[in-house]
Order: sequence, then C-alpha cells, then structure tokens
Amino acid sequence: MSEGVSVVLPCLNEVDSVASVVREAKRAMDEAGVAGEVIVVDNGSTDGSAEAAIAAGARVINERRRGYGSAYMRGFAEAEGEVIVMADADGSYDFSALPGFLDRIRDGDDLVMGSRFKGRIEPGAMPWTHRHIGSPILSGLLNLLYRTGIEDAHCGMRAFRRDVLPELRLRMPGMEFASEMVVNAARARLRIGEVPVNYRMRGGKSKLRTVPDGWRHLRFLMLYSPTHLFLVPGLALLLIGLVLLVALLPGPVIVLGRLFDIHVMVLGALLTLIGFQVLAIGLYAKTLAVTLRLQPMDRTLRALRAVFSLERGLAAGALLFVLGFIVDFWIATEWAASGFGPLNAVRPALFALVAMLLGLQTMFSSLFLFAIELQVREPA
Ligand SMILES: Nc1nc2c(ncn2[C@@H]2O[C@H](COP(=O)(O)OP(=O)(O)OP(=O)(O)O)[C@@H](O)[C@H]2O)c(=O)[nH]1
Ligand SMILES: [Mg+2]
Repeated sequence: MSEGVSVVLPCLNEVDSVASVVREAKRAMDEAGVAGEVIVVDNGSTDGSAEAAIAAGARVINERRRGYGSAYMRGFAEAEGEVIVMADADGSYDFSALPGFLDRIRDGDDLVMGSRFKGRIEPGAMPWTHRHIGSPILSGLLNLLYRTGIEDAHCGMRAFRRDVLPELRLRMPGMEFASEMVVNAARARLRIGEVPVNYRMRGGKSKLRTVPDGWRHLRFLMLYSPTHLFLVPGLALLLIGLVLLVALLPGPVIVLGRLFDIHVMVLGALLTLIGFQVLAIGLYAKTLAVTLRLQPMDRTLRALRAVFSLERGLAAGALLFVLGFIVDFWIATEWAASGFGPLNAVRPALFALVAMLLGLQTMFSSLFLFAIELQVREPA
C-alpha cells in the first residue's frame, strides 16, 4: 500500500502498556511494508503515559475534552494517513491482525471491524458479565435496531479510510462513540468488513465502568432511533386504545365470560391519547432528524409524505374535532329534550372527548411538523 497509515490510540493512564503498544504498532506497520505514524491522544494522564509514549516514538496529542470518543475525534482530525487504524493503548489488541485490516481496505471496504469472537480471547481478558450479558444485549439491540450485521460491535480495533470520516458523522464524547461509529457507517451504507483479532489481558486498570458506560451505549441506541423509541410503541398503544374505545362505545362486551364495561373504555381512552402523543413526538423527532440531514429519509416517512400534507392534516384534525363536537351537541340536545333530567351518556361523552382532543392534536401536530420543515430547512 503506497498510502500511509495512522494508528490512533486513546490513552488515559496506561503507563504500564502504552509504550509497548506504540512499538508493537510501529513494528506491525514495518512488517506490513506500510509507512505511517502512531498518534496517542492523551486526556491529561497523571502517570507519565504521555512521556512514555513520546519515548516510544509516538506523536502525543493532549485533548482537553475528556472521554474515549473525544480523544478519537481529536486523533482523527490530526491523522495524516489515508487509512486510520484504531486500538486501545492497554495492550489488549494484537497488532498481528494489522495486515488483515489493510487487506480488506485494499479490497474496497470503507470500515473494517475487528472481531474478537472470530479471533482468540485470552482467558480473563473479557469479564464474564461483559462477554455473556453486556455485549450480547448491546450488540443484539444494535443489530435489531440498525441491522448492521456486525458480530463484535464493541471491538476497539478497527480501520477505515480517512475519506469516509465526514460520512461517519461522529459526535459522541464517551464510550458510546464505539456504537455511534458502527450505526452511522451502516446508515451511510458504507461497506463494512470484519476480520478476526486476538484479545489479550490488558495491563493497568480498566477505564470501562460497566453500568454507566453500558447505559451510555443503551441510551444512545434508543435515542438515535425515533422509529423504535416512539413510533412503534406509540402506534401499538394507539391501536389497542382505539379497539377498546370503539368496541365499548355501543355498550358492555362479554369476552370469555368476563364483562368489560366503562372502566375498560376509560383505559382505552387513556391508551389512545398516550399512543397518539408518543407517535406525534416520534414524528417530530424523525422529521427534525431528516430535515437536518442527520438521518436519511426512510420508508416510513416517505410513505407518510405521499399521503400527508399540511392541508390534509388540518382537514382531518378539524373533521375529528367536529365529530366529537357533534356527539357532545347531540348529548346536550337529548338532555334538554328530557327537561334536564338524569343523564347517562358517559360512553358517547368519553368518545367525543377523545375525538376532540385527537382532532386538536392532529391539527397542531400538522402545523408543528410543517413549521419544523419550513424553519429548519437549509436554504438551497
Ligand atoms: N484519552 C482518553 N482515553 C481513554 C479514555 N477512556 C478510556 N480511554 C482509553 O481508551 C481505551 C479503551 O479503554 P479501556 O479501559 O481499555 O476500555 P475497554 O477496552 O472497553 O475495557 P477493558 O476490556 O477493560 O480494557 C484505552 O486505551 C483507554 O486508555 C478517556 O477518557 N480519554
Ligand atoms: Mg481495553
């Protein structure tokens, strides 16, 4: 490969291992016959890591903003190689895998992920809870929501072509950066490869805090997909609510020998309203993300746009509101006709309340959706 390689190593208090990792990376590049540099991005280590890395021949950069992601973003900005290789400074990744990464890049992959599960995991290198609980749950969720098909989504050894960096849209400062990179690569439809990498016992102390960092990953995965966080649950609640509401409007229903009456209808009204709210918030989030070009236009939104316009939204909302109003008006008329005697019209009244609320929500949501588009859209 004629182009250079930049190995970027984030480092926070890794004095036991950083120098040997720098030397191992340099040796691996020499053996692979590629020119390159090793960049260590330090976050104010207090154990002499920076000095040790310099002595071993690395270019050391000090980044003020703390965090694994912040360190990498700075390192990538400083890197000069055409190919960027990522690894920990703790000695856990075996650089004999380097030629495999470079081969895949030469073959046309944009991003190459290491897979520790395809390689060898030294006993004790990965805590049992990470291997069998944390990693499968987070990788499973990541692949379920974003369909990347990557086996070891949290592997810290990776390589990518520097020119795909803008498409990766990296922003997350902490450990969730590892998930962000994979998700964005998949969203940008980059070609992603996987190569085996051996995982060894790290030297020094782990910087990974299982629960807070696990939660940062989980939070990121949820927040980054309005479809799964809002649209799917919102739609489910809305449908269940509507079924209960409409089925119980004429009167009580007996199912499997049990009587379902007004209280279940109240529950139906509640679910309908909550479902609609959650669904609307999801549409706002999605519209905002697409309008800001943070997310590509997807099938759901495209289908919706095909049938939906501001005028149709307003008309549908007004229709629902008027429907509810007519029902209430009819109840009032009947009441007056009975000389304001005892009134028992809770079912239609509940139905009318939900219809009027949904109608207003639909109208204001339509206005809001189109206001987002109008105000946020970049000038051509
Ligand atoms: N600059 C910088 N580096 C960090 C920070 N947090 C972690 N690192 C480095 O990022 C790499 C990954 O962190 P690790 O503690 O090894 O996390 P891990 O590999 O998931 O966990 P282990 O399996 O225990 O090693 C190591 O080289 C750390 O020194 C940080 O806030 N700033
Ligand atoms: Mg590590």
